[in-house]
Amino acid sequence: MDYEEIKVFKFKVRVSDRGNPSLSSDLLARVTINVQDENDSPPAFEEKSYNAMLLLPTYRDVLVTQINATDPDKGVKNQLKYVFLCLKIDVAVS
Ligand SMILES: [Ca+2]
Ligand SMILES: [Ca+2]
Repeated sequence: MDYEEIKVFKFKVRVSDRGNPSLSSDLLARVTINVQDENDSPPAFEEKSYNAMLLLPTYRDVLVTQINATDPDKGVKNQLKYVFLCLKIDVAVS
């Protein structure tokens, strides 16, 4: 059972004794289970790679590109932070 697939699980229960003959309750108990979310889903980028063009000189606050990721978990478990791990600069030499 996974929160991303089933958020609420509902079923009915009948109780009966072990007598002979067995007797059962007239009414069914309704049970509702609210599934709690776990941080079991990693975030994923919407694209495999992002390419952008930057004309130089440029100015402060110019939007160069936008990178988006999503996380199917709920609450703080889907709040994302982006970290630059490495920077590769290809310099065109003519
Ligand atoms: Ca997550
Ligand atoms: Ca989850």
